[in-house]
Amino acid sequence: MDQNDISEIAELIADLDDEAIELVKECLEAGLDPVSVLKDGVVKGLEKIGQLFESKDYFLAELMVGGELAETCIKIIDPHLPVTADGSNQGVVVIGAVSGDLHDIGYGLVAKQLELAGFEVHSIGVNNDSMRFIEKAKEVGAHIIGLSAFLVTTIPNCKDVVNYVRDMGLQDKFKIIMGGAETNQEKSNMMGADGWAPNAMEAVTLCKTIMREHFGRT
Ligand code: B12
Repeated sequence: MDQNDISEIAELIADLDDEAIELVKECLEAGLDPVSVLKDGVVKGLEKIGQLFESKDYFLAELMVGGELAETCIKIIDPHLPVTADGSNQGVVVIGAVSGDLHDIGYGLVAKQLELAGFEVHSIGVNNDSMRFIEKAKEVGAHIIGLSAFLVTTIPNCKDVVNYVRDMGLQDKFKIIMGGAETNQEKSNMMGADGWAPNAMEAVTLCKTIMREHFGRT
């Protein structure tokens, strides 16, 4: 088995074919890199589904089936992902999707990578009121609040959380980061967030930088 089989996973997911699940298992059993199976296989497949949706070849039903298929594959890959932590608690993160947003695969991957890197992560699900992030962050003593937004209509809700945190004078206590398919550094700046990352790996680097620069962690 080789990289071609991983590309085949992406194709099968884009075709909404359950065979993807078996191929994921076979690739992992054959010892292929689980990070590549996830990134170049499953996530690539979801990107293709997004393109087919945009070109109107796929509709909501296909998005839903594709999302479920990807989630099944991710659950199989999860236990194989490498632990990068040294055992010490790297910091506390509250993460979830903003109000109106139901996409949870992307932030789920961020949460998983942060956990593997030694962060204590509290996932609060989808469609969260702005205050929900702050209440949870207070409750668990978070350092970082992670906002996930996948839609042009939900990205502005990130600004709401930033404003609440500022209005409550909590901007030094909680640092806010954001991400999601339709976000970028420029939009993050516009929302007033403290940081943005394009993927789960870089989200880990971002959180470590924040812990070092704002919370004096080495
Ligand atoms: C699967 C999917 C769905 C599934 C979601 C299932 C689930 N459980 O999550 C369902 C069917 C629910 C869905 C619904 C809709 N969707 Co949808 N969906 C997708 C699709 C195909 C994949 C999303 C995904 O999970 N990708 C995989 C992950 C891994 O993506 P990722 O971006 O690489 O994630 C990384 C980064 O974003 C980052 N990240 C993510 N969150 C965070 C948070 C922080 C703090 C940080 C630092 C980083 C970070 O790290 C992640 C991991 O590396 C995308 C297409 C796409 N290109 O993303 C469309 C897409 C996001 N959906 C879209 C749309 C339009 C919709 C609907 C409005 C459709 C409709 N007509 O109803 C609804 C809206 C529902 C709602 N209110 O939220 C559009 C958005 C377009 C836009 N400009 O707003 C997209 C882009 C498709 C398209 N090309 O048109 N969708």
